[in-house]
Amino acid sequence: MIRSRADGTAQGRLRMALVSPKGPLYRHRGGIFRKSLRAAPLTLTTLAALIPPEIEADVRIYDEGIEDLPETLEADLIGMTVITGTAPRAYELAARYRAAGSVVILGGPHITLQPEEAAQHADAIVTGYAEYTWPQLLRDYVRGALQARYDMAPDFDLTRPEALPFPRRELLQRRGYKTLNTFEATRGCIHTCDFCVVPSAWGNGPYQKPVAHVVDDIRRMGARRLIFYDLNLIANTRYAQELFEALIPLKVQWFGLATTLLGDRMIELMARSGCRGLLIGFESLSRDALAGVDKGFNRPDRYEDLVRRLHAHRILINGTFVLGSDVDTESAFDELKDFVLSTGIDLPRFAVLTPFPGTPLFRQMEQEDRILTRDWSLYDGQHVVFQPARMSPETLLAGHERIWREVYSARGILRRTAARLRDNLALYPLVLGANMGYRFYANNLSRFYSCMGGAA
Ligand code: B12
Ligand code: SF4
Repeated sequence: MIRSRADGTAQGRLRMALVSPKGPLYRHRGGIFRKSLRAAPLTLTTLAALIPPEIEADVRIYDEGIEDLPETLEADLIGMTVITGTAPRAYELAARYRAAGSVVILGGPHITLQPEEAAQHADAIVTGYAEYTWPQLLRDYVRGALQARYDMAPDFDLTRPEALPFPRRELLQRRGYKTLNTFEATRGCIHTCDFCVVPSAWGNGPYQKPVAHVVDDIRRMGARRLIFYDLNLIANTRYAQELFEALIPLKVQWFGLATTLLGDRMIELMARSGCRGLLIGFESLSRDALAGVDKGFNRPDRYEDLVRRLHAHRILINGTFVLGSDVDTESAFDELKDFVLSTGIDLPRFAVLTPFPGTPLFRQMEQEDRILTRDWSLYDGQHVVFQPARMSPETLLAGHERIWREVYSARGILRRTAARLRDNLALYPLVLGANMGYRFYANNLSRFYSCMGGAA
C-alpha cells in the first residue's frame, strides 16, 4: 500500500529526514572509521539540494556513521541511502519509521541492484541516479500520487541545470568529518570489472558535469584542499584534461580516484593542477587474477614504475588490493605485503573479494554454489562471504587481517613512508595522520570479524 498524508495530499511544510544508516564498520560508537578517514559523503546533501523549490520542506540529515539516531524521527517523509553492508540496518529502521507513520523511500547502490528485495521494505524505491526521479517523486508525494518505484531514465545526463544544484553541505554536522570539501565532476566508469557494483548499478557512463559548474562549486566552498569522489576521474581523457586545466588557476590541492592507465603527460598535468594523492585500484599482483575479474587492463609488471612516476610528481598513492581471487594461495599475502612495503605505497588498503549482489561475480559464485551467506551486513569487503578456491575462508580472513596489521605496524609505516620525509615533507603530516587512522582500523579489524565458512 502506498501511503501519503491522511487527506491524500501534503499540506503545510514537509518535514523530511534524510538518513545514511550505519554499517558494522562505519558507525558512531565502536566503529573503526576514525575522523581522519571520514570525508563528507555527497549523497544526502545532493538529495537535499534536489528538492523542488516549490515544495517547502524542513530537511534534516542524519549520518549514523558519525552520530546516533534519535529514538523517533518527526518526519512525514524519510529518504534513506543504502549500500549492501547497511541494507539490514536500513530495513530495520524503515520498519520502525513506517510503523510510526512516516513514508519511507529507499535508494542507493544496493536498492538499485536488489530492487525486488528493497521494495518489500519501503513505500517507494528509487533506482540509479536520482537527479530527475527524486524531484518527480517528491512532487508525486505532495499531490498524493506516490508511485512504488522510480527508475533512472536511459537518457540520464548530468549537464542540464536542473540536475546540477550545489550540494547542501550546510546541513551536515561539520564536527563529524575531517572535511566537507568533497566534490564530484563525473559519475560511472568506462570499465566493467566483474566485482564492481558501478557498471552493474549505474551503467558505464561516464556522466560528466560541465567543468565550469565543478569549478563554481569549488570556488563557492572556498576549498583549498579537496577530494573528488569520482570513481574514475580519467575515464574520458579529453574531459579530464579540460577539468585539470581549469583547476590550475584555482591553486588547490586535490585528491581523487584513477585507474592504473596513467601516462606521463596525464600525470604531469594532474600534478600541475594540484593533484597530491590518488586512490588507485591495483587489486592484484597476478595477471591471471586480474583477467579472471575482467580487469586485464591492469599490468602488475608496470605497477612499480607507476608508483615511481607518481612519487616523482609528489603524488601520494592510496593503493587498493583485493584478496581471495581464485588464483590466490596462502603465499599471496606475503607477496603482496613485500610489494607494498618495498614500493612505498603511502596508504595501502586491502579488501576481501566480495561478490556484491547484482554483479557478474555474484552470479558466477551463485552458479558455482560458493555463496556462504546472504547476510548483507557482512558484505563490506572485510568479511569472507564466499568459498575461496584455494584456501579456506578462515585462512583468507586471517591472512587479510595479518597483512593489514603488518603494513600498518610502526615499522611498516616507517618503511613505506620514509622516502616521503625527503621528497614530500609538506604533505608528511597528512600521510602520517591517515596512516595512523588506518593503523587504528587495522588493529581493530578482528573485533568485527566473522567468517561464514561452512555456514551455508
Ligand atoms: C563517500 C563514500 C564512502 C564514505 C562514506 C559512506 C557512507 N556514508 O556510508 C566512507 C569512506 C566511510 C565509505 C566507506 C565504505 N564504502 Co563507500 N563510497 C563512497 C563513495 C566514494 C561516494 C558516495 C557519494 O557521495 N557519491 C556521490 C552521490 C551524489 O552519489 P550516490 O551516493 O550514488 O547517490 C546518488 C544515487 O545513488 C541516488 N541515491 C543514493 N541514495 C539514495 C537515497 C534515496 C532516498 C534516493 C531517492 C536516491 C538515492 O541518488 C543520488 C543522486 O543521484 C562511493 C562511490 C561513489 N562515487 O559513489 C563509495 C561506495 C558507496 N562505497 C562502497 C563501499 C563498498 C564501501 C565500504 C564497504 C568499503 C570498505 N570496505 O570499507 C565502506 C562501508 C561504509 C559503511 N557505510 O558501512 C561501494 C558500495 C557498494 C555496495 N553495493 O555496497 C561504493 C559504491 C564504491 C564502489 N566502487 O563500489 N564510503
Ligand atoms: S575501474 Fe574501478 S570503478 Fe571502474 S569498473 Fe573497474 S573497479 Fe569499478
